[in-house]
Amino acid sequence: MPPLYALVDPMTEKNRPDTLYRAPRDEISPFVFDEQVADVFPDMIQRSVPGYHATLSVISTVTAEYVQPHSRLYDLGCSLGAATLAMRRAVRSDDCEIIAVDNSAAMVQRCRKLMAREGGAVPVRVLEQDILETAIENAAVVILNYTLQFIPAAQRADLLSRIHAGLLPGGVLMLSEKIVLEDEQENATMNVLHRRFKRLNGYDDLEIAQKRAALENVLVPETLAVHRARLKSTGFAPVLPCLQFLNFITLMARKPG
Ligand code: GEK
Repeated sequence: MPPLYALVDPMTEKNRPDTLYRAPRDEISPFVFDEQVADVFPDMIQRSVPGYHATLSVISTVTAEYVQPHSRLYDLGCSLGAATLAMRRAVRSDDCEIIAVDNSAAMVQRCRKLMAREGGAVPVRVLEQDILETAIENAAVVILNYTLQFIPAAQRADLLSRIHAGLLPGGVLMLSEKIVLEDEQENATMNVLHRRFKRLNGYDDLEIAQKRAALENVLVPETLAVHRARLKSTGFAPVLPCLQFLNFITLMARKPG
């Protein structure tokens, strides 16, 4: 299978290496998805998120199985649109529409360019919008690929309820997240392994530490038990684990049909 998309910045057609946190900083400000991040995003996400490519592959698989005629598919927090492309590859009918949403102008600009470059039979609308404001209707598949973790914790249940309400019977939510483990020692072990993963991918200790500080209180992970309980109390059943690589998981949550 060819790669889902050329992992280059669609504005420059270059795969710019992520060196954003390499130089020592006096002060670390909270992480934002600005131009600088969007510029290096393909490199950053692959080198930081264990199993990132596998999530795209499982998104294609689940989409191919659960897409419904005349339905919509949503990619919430789409960044450059990798999951959108993963879905578009899997949809065979041309009466579906994909809605890709991100509130970062830099991401949306690049995503639109990438969609135009890749082409495809299924129409894609890319919206610059807060996903908390997105109307979800007639949905067969909804993707939250590492996005819920950036939503304030108090608003997560409400977002999941709106997704559930907007899904067709038998529709699915694919949720990928970094998780925290309940046991402190086990969690520490996972963090050691995640740091090792990043070191093997060329990040040094300083850039790992500076990025971690920037993400503090911005990316707020929860336990797998919290995710499962919330999805179940929202009405999803079954909630099935599709992937885990270290402390990064993908769940498929189905709306009973
Ligand atoms: C991928 N899914 O490549 N509304 C809209 N977008 C948001 C919001 C919000 N409230 N909060 C954050 N984002 C992608 C990867 S990255 C994950 C997703 C990461 C957006 C934010 O602008 C960014 O583009 C994305 O969510 C998170 O499959 O970088 O770890």
